[in-house]
Amino acid sequence: MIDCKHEKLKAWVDETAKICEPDQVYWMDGSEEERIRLEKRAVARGFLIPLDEEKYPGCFYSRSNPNDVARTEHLTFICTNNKEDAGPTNNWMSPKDGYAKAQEFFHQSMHGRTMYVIPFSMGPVGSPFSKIGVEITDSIYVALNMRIMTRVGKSVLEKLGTGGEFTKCLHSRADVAVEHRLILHFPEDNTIWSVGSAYGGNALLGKKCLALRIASWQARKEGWLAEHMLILGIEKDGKTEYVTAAFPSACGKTNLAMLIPPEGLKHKGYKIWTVGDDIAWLRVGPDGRLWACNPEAGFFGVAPGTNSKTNPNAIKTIHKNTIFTNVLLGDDLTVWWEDGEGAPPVSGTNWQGKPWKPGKKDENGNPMQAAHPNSRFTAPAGQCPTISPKWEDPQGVPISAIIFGGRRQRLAPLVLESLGWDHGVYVGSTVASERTAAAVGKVGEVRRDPMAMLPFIGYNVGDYFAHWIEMGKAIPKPPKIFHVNWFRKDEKGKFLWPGYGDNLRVVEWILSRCRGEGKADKTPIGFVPAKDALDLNGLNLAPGAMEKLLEVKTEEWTEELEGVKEFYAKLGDKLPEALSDQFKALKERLKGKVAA
Ligand code: OXD
Ligand code: MN
Repeated sequence: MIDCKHEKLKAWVDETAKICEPDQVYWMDGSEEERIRLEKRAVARGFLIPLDEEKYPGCFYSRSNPNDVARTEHLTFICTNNKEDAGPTNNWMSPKDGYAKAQEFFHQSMHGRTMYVIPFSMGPVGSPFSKIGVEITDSIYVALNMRIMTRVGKSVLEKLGTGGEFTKCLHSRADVAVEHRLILHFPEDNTIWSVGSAYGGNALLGKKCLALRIASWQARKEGWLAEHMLILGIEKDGKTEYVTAAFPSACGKTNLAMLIPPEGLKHKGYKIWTVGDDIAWLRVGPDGRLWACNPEAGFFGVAPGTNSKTNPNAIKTIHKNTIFTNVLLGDDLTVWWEDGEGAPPVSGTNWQGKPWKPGKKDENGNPMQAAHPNSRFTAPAGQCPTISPKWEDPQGVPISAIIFGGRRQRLAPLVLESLGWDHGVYVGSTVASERTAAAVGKVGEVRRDPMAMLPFIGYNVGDYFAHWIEMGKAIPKPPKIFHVNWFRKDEKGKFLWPGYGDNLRVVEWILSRCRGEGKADKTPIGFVPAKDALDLNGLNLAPGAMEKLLEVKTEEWTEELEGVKEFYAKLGDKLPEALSDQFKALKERLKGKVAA
């Protein structure tokens, strides 16, 4: 039995047990022995199915309730005393209403179940970047996933001591009914309550809830940034430079974080290092640069589309000790998904629990889905062949460039360098992207997703932009800010850029710009690579593709201003003056009234 010396924590656990009425309370210690015991229990209760021990050692399969496969943004709330503090992009509830509503669903929700108490650290235990949380959950699936995604157990409790600060994270899957689902954040109380879902983004409370929504609130108060960003190291000639990149969910952050240099650049001897694939916490370092830390300990990646062409490092990462959720389970106890690795198994059970065979049609005559488009793998970060030797460095890594991006068929060029910090914040604040399957809603619809943080900013978006502007003043040697778009298409709807490993060609130019070397042309929207500035060695692009990829169409950008205006109007007087100035200056540049 783990010994907790933190009276407030013990009192909170007792109080919660009185509401949820579990059969027993279990404090997680994080040991290997515990992992094996819990895995056995999860298998015995039918929550996990062990995969073929030879092909997938230590791996498990899990299938969720079909109504519970993605983040439910419409049921996600920021609960602050003052509605304005949640702002126009968040759902809001008063803390009083939030606690009262959710309490109804938590009441007796753990009957017949064990209540797991999980002390966890976001960031290496004891690092100046790190924050501690304690998740209470009745889901053994959540408990096992938290062991992969965060650092859990005894060492965290020891760090917490007798009176340390921690985020209270309460979760119950309850009856996994949408009508009884709520994901509530109480930033003023450093508390999260999530009920009615066992989906990662709703239930692994260290991830989106703590490391982005609550952390972004704290970061504003404490003078740092909590962002939806991968962190990547690029080594050449013995020197490693680091970039962060923010893309909306399911737009290839995991792939970029693990990229393999393309054949044509191999002679340059690049080594790529993965520091993180989803979240970055950024602080000003003693040297005046911005430093980043990955608060997570694992990858919760999208499975479909992952194969050894698109992401060989991910394939190598997930061959052991991984939990697969909502993919296809082969009858031979292997897993598979659309655009997956190799041939599918000859028969299996799909993500909905239905018998599946290659080529099988559903009741409407369409190919029957093997895996849900948002099916996932949960794998320890340390298993990634390109994991950076610095990924657990308590000081983080220094950042040369911040890259924003979205999924846009048209408009945005392959890459763009902003004109300076405030313009970079403008570029980030106006990111727009076509919706993917990572959240419930219409896939493909273009929505504004500032800094790829729309569903994750834990406070008023206007204050968030103002905080970004302020941070620019607080960083003596700020990184340069860029925007990329891997998804531009030609008139026939074909992607113009191959993406994946070839994205290094763009990152290479970005780093050269940070060193003051790469050649660029100035346009009204920022700098784009000069002709021949990107190294395209070994890449056979269609004739004219590069011109199309870098084209900046003034009419389209002028039209885009309307969308920005509409979005900015929602911010009312919270819109920072620096951003309305940027908007006006861009408008003038597009009219050609001032030099680009
Ligand atoms: C994720 C997401 O799971 O952004 O990372 O939805
Ligand atoms: Mn994400």
